[in-house]
Amino acid sequence: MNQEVVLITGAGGQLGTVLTKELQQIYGIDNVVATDIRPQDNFNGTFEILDATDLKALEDLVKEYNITQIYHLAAILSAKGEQAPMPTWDINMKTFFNVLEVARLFNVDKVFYPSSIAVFGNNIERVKTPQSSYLVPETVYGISKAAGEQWANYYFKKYNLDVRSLRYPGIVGYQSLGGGGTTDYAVDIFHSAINQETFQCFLEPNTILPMMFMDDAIRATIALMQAPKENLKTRTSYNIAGISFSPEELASAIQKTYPNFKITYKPDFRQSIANSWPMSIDDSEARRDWNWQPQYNLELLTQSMLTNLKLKYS
Ligand code: AKB
Repeated sequence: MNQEVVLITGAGGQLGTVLTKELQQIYGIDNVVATDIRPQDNFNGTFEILDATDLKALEDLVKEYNITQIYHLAAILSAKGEQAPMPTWDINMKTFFNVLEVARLFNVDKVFYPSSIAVFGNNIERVKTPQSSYLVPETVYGISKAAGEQWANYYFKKYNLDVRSLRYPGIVGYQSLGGGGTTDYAVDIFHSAINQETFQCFLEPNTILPMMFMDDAIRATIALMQAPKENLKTRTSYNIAGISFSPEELASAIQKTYPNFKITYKPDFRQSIANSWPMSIDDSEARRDWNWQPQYNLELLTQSMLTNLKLKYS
């Protein structure tokens, strides 16, 4: 087997920060090229500034480092995307087209494309939303992800490009902050709790959304990317589920350790985005095809967040 050399776009983002380290562990620090549009402080490893809308710049890096896998994490998320719909569409689609084309032209073996629960929308089954549900996204981010899934499938069928994808729920981790998503509250709340601040939540107390602890999200990503090609029956994007909870359930879980923790609610435009998303996800196809199984429930997630953030702030 040839040496794998991995390129990551959006390596400075919420998932990218953690996934980069995991990929460095797996493939060796010299075989991971982390890229982002912004410089990264104190980065350990190979880092290149990359605006992934620039086809030539991406192509040059893929040629220079003989890249064999691309993890394309750069994107504008749901809430931020609603502030600027057309630029969001341009950025999310152009960057993915660039990745697909460069991968096709320079024989990259595998591409990872993150999709999202944002591909779902109103008037579908919101509890245990099935893999094959209609995609009727309400945000420009969701529309771009739904379109991207179809392009992933197209490149697989037409060019045999091995594109693999997951529909991530909200990701909750202590290592990094969210960045413009509707599920970001579930990370920010822990920082307030540790710092003994009252948390003002931008969603209503009973808004249940699908979420996942960072470790599970990383494990899912690696398991999908390492699964035998012939096992993968879904070439758009796999549903994956972790835990579903509401802000008030999360606050109660935090109060078991921090009884004085306080939460207030001031819903904003993100409420209607959340209202259009599923409450839980049916991930039976991921379980069947590549043995997906989450490990973190609400209690474990909460304990891990509080313990690790306490260490970080101390
Ligand atoms: C967001 O809230 O936009 C993201 C997502 C669920 O894709 N975290």
